[in-house]
Amino acid sequence: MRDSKLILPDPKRRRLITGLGALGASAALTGCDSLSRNDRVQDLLGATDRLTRAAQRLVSSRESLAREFGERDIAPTMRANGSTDPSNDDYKRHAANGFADWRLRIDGLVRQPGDFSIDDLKAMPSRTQITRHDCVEGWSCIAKWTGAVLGEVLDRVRPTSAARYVVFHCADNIYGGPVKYYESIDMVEAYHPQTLLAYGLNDDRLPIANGAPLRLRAERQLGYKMAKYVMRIELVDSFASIQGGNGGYWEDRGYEWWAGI
Ligand SMILES: Nc1nc2c(c(=O)[nH]1)N[C@H]1C(S)=C(S)[C@@H](COP(=O)(O)O)O[C@H]1N2
Ligand SMILES: [Mo]
Repeated sequence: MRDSKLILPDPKRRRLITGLGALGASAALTGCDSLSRNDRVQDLLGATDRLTRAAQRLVSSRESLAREFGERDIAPTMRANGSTDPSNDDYKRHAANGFADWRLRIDGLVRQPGDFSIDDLKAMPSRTQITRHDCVEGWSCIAKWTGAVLGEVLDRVRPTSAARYVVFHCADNIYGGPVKYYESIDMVEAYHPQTLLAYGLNDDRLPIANGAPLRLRAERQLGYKMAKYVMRIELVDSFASIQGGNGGYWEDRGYEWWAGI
């Protein structure tokens, strides 16, 4: 991977942190915290700059759980970011009939590729968790997520031993452009117990703004890793054939692939 990059300071993140003032007011209205008031996130972003990935592993195990919160910590609304209402015809058709004939395709390096409806996913082992979403742009928001445990879903399609990464192909043409959002995580993150394919938010159906009908929750990662509007999951051994080859829409535009917090 690109581990060597992680020991260099990342001026991009610093620029993002200094541009926070304007975000504070709108974040307060939604019950979300801006990063300027969130010392822990600020510390962590700084820490990621300084530590190598190997050193980070010594202080936070890949198996450790993300912090979970209580009902009273939940923000009145989960702030939405990036694409919030995909405008392409295929997605709009699915949305118009409540995603009744939408299917999640899972293929690539698996022995049993499959197509799953939301009801199929709801019948699989699930988890509900109240967690804090941290966006690299400088805000955090606590919400309650419900979904199928990704590891359990992957067991159904039986990944081959060659599978190293899980790639999420999304429905939305980001910023109305030609490219659809895509993201990826590794197998360790995919099989983490808090990694979900979420169909529920705050005891309700996942709204379109937050990724309906299905979005990834990978709670120990920054927000951009958590693909919304997931249409297809592909297991791969490398990103070489996926768009710019860096494993994600934002990664192909300079963000780090490793976004652990
Ligand atoms: N498909 C898709 N997934 C996406 C994005 C997007 O634009 N399109 N934005 C990412 C970013 S930067 C963040 S912070 C979160 C926002 O999730 P939310 O809208 O539920 O807050 O989704 C991530 N996943
Ligand atoms: Mo984000």
